[in-house]
Amino acid sequence: MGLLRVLLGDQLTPGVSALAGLDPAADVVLLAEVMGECAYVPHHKQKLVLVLSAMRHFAAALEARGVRVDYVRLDDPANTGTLSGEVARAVARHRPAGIVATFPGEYRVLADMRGWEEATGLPVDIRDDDRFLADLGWFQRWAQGRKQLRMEFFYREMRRETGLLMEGEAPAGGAWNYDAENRRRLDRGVVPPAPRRFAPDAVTREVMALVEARFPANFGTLEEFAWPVTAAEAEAALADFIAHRLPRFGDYQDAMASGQPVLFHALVSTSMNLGLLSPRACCEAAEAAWRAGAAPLNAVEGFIRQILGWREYVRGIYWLKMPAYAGLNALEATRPLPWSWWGGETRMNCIRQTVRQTRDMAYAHHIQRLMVTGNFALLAGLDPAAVNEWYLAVYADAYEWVELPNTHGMVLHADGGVMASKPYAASGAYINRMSDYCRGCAYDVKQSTGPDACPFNALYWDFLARHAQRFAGNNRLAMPLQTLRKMPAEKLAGLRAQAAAFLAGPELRPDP
Ligand code: FAD
Ligand code: DLZ
Ligand code: SF4
Repeated sequence: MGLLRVLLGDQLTPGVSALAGLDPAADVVLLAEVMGECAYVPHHKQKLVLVLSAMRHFAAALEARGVRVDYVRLDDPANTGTLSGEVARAVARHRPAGIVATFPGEYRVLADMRGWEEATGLPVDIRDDDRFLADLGWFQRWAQGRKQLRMEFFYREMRRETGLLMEGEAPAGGAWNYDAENRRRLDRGVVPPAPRRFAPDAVTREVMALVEARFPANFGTLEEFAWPVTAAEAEAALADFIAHRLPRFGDYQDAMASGQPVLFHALVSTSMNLGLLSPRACCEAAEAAWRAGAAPLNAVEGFIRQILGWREYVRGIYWLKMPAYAGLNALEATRPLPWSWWGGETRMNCIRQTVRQTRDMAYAHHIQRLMVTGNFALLAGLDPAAVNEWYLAVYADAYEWVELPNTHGMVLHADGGVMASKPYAASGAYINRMSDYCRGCAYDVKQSTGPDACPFNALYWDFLARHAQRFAGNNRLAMPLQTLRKMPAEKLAGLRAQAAAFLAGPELRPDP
């Protein structure tokens, strides 16, 4: 009797801890497509295709290596619909001596896993997920006793720990952070190179048909599906980024442009989060490009900071603060999600562009997520639970360990400042500075009141006024709060009336 090795849909890594010490003669690897995971949020169709196709490809690759794989398909008539149900069925089929799994990416799934021992009567070994660069125990020790957790300090520790972009004890180039050099608007005449696309093969096409048949009403289209679904494709996507987009990743990291959904971004989060690509390999490839003189330091440091810093940091925060974290609502926001976020009509060009590309690609880059939809959700006081569900559903790279701290913490400030020392609130001027969206908008970014005024402007002041007391001691908001205090009462009243009318108007309607 061997062991049952359970792999989840985002654990598609040959070296994942659940497979360590695998005995091919005795052990069985279980991968199960289940309705529970396909429907706990209404996933974008591309996300469903990506995960299920990657699972099928990974299972085939394991089998080709001589591993015994028990693969349960979604349309198997006996499928119980839950991971726990499929583990129980697999135990009945294979009668293993024990179960081995890797720590999952969501608290919800961990709670299920912790029930497997009692449900099956077998020992369950839940092993650390060592595909990350920071061990969770290490993060907890780092966080202990600190009054404030800040990514920048964590990131420096991680640079030292890993030796990435270090010259002895010093950061390469003499500075830890080149953020100030990462804020250019897309310059006229700069045409971002088209990223490499991965045409759906027969396996992916079969999953596409399944998803269209079983999830016809889910958000999103499949026509433009081009995600890597195997490790080989993911490596090719990384190589394409390093060769063609990394050199200008730093300059245009915060830029947004109509008809340019990717710009110089890497498109590697889906692959890393599934386990097809290792975060260390991504960082090392970028560092090698810098050492070879093929990419400047502001680009390479910026890219490595996102992975070694932000990606690891948000995971640490998630496991440090869950399960209470998801229930926090520090700003007492309650408004339902507008229908425009599901593709409904809106006059706001920035929202329309971001939602449209989200529908077509299940992708928006960081600044679109943070400063367009995110900023809008913050200023309009959208309900954090609804906003979290949306981000978790519509992006192909979304799993709660990474989605929740970004949305709940960084965007909505619902955690009261655990993730970020100030809310990223901004008026239309920010979007105008960083994009060309305002030029094609029915609203006028220069106006704050009146029928054509950019909604972000009045919402921004209304947000500050609503929360002025809460943020009174926050140094990072001192300037705008002082402007607010000095604002003539009549002007503020006009802005607040404009915001109230907008929030009660058609742009905020929650259904078609
Ligand atoms: P690039 O811009 O090229 O960056 C390279 C890599 O850095 C990414 O692939 C990603 O792994 C990492 N990274 C960058 N920023 C972050 C960040 N803030 N947190 C964690 N990793 C980061 N990322 C997800 O992977 N899944 C999510 O569900 C997710 N939800 C988000 C929700 C909101 C509201 C916001 C503001 C950000 C979210 N992010 C999420 C972070 C970021 O937007 C995406 O990782 C990035 O857009 C993925 O595209 P890329 O691979 O082209 O990234
Ligand atoms: C996202 C996802 C989907 C859509 N489907 C499955 C599935 O059918 N089987 C599975 O094992 N995993 C799936 N996943 C990934 C899980 O939701 C993911 O492992 C957890 O959210 C933990 O990160
Ligand atoms: Fe967005 Fe306002 Fe600019 Fe329109 S004017 S694109 S609503 S920021």
